[in-house]
Amino acid sequence: MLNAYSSDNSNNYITFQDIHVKDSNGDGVRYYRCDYGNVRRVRVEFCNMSGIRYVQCHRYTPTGDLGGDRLSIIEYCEVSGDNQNYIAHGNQGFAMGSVGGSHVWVHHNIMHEGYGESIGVYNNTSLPDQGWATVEDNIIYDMRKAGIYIASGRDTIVRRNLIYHTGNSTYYLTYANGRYWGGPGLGVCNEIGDNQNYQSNNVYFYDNLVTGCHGGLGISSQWPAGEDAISNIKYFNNTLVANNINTSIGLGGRAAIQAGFGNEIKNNIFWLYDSSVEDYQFRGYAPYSGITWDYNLWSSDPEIGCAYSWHCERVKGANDPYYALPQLTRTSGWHNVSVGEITPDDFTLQSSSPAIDAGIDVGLTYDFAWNTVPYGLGTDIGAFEFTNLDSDINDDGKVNLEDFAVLATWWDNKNACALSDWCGGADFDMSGTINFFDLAYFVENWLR
Ligand SMILES: [Ca+2]
Ligand SMILES: [Ca+2]
Ligand SMILES: [Ca+2]
Repeated sequence: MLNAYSSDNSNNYITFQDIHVKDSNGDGVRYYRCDYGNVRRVRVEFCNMSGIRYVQCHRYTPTGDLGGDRLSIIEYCEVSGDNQNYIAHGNQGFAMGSVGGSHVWVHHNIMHEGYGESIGVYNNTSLPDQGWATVEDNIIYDMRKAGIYIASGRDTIVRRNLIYHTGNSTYYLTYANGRYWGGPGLGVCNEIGDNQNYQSNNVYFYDNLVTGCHGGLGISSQWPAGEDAISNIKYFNNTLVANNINTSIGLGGRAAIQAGFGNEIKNNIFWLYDSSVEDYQFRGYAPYSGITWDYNLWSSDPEIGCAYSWHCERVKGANDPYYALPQLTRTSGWHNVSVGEITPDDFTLQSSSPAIDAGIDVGLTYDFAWNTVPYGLGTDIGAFEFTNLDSDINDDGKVNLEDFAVLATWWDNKNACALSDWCGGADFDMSGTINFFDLAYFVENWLR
């Protein structure tokens, strides 16, 4: 097997940049046991194995935070393939990712139309000091297997990624409930096999956007029940729309997700978009008692239609808002979209959304759009805080005296704005009253 670009056995500090890789019989770009290997602005397509692959890199990295010693970066790359014999097909075949290594930062890449996982972090826990992968700000569409998949991974952050499927049937994986579906969006697993004896732990998924996938988010384990398997997995503030199964647990069977292991699923939006087909909010296989669910906004009762499952009542939280549509900016047309038609703005909240201020502080300080969290009276559910930062209060395309008149009407009216219309839209910081922040923000945008 030939790799197009390969750095092997301690050839450290090798950067592949501004190249076009096509039709490789092996991987597109491959590092084997190398540190500081960076891939930047590389276009990879139609490769037989993986697009960009790190194998056992940073194996002996000292304990430290991401951004510390021996970091490798994949950034501003595009990876794709259009034939099942090509990209990312088969075990450990993925668009980009790491196997048996650590300290990899994957950000601002586009991956599409491939047959494996789009981004995979595998088995980065095989030595005591390994871990530390960050996967952020990537766009992924039409991957036949998972969007982002963490298998036996540790100390990994997955945030602000957009993952979706178009209506391109070439990349469908499954036929279920009267429709064809692509692979799941976000997943974490302990696979038995090459990775056995390693546990997935400390994996954080937050502020991700997932639509049109077979599964939205999932936790699964192939370990026998009773084993210490998966711990400290956090799914926080993700927005999931129109997936066949919005959330699933233990699809690998034999799930060993035990009590007291710190797995949490909070502040997520689960919207079952299409009532004409049998989609599921949740599917699970016992036991999964080690997961805490709360403060999630379900568009419908997750117990309803909970076929082939047990304990569906467990996914309800004591503090969930009442079942309701999330009232996102995009209200229709989530299926069979064109490439580029789905954007992060589609997932933002309308001013009347029940997700506003209905979440819980889970330690996040910024949302998908880098707005401060919490904004207004509390943390919102989903990947975006509602901010109300629009100086054109009356929506006539100008910021002028007419808008100021609305603001002046409500000036210093104590707590009068604790309404969904925020004093006619003039309470920009959603503090409940018109105050100097609102005036300053308005003046800043005056006559723009
Ligand atoms: Ca808020
Ligand atoms: Ca105006
Ligand atoms: Ca205010």
